[in-house]
Amino acid sequence: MQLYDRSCRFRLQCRVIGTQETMPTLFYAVGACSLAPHVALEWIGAPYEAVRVQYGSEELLAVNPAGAVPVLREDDGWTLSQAGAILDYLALKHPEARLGGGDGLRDKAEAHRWSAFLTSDVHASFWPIFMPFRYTTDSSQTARQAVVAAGHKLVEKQFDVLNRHLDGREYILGDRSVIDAYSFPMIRWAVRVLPDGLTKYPHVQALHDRIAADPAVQRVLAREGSK
Ligand SMILES: N[C@@H](CCC(=O)N[C@@H](CS)C(=O)NCC(=O)O)C(=O)O
Repeated sequence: MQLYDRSCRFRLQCRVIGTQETMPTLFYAVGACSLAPHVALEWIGAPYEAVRVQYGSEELLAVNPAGAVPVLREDDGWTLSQAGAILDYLALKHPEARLGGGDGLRDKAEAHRWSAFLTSDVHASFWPIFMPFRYTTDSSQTARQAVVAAGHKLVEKQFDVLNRHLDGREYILGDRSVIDAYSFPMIRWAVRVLPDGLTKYPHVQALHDRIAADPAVQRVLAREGSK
């Protein structure tokens, strides 16, 4: 059984003689938050490999005992998990891509603030919706529906915060950054799971449309087989 596929780009070009350049491998799952570093890697434009894994597969557990995507592995075997850490690492590794959100003390603080917001507040709000069974020991349909409804409220609260912040801004940090890539899978989840989609969040909708229109993002979505 094939558990993953590979879409390697320019593999032979990546080892430039006399440099330390390494080509990372991103382990991703379809529809997951791993879409964020996948988009960031495509924006950066340097060689990388993308490997699709399934939750619970040996391939995934071998690189992350937590069994979660995303995972980034460098050529020397060093692995990094946690979407926020991976995005920060990629922005630092490729300053030429200018995806880090600025060099000033407060620029860095803003990047950390929004990365933490997406990890701890937004991403976490979706779990009761996607995995209600992890949030109640009551296995009845009614109990699980109540958990999902609570998740919707949480997501709406966080999207309200993001929507207000985006008023007057094209991107979360002003200019395009890895933080926008981070928000993208979550915005797509909201479109899918919120009863009214993004209707109440026009600035988030605008950010979504801006990112979705990017040919690099469309390449990634096509590779992942996502609509
Ligand atoms: N805090 C981690 C969360 C990663 C995570 O939970 N990823 C999900 C996909 S979006 C996953 O792999 N879930 C599998 C599971 O929880 O079993 C991060 O930000 O990278």
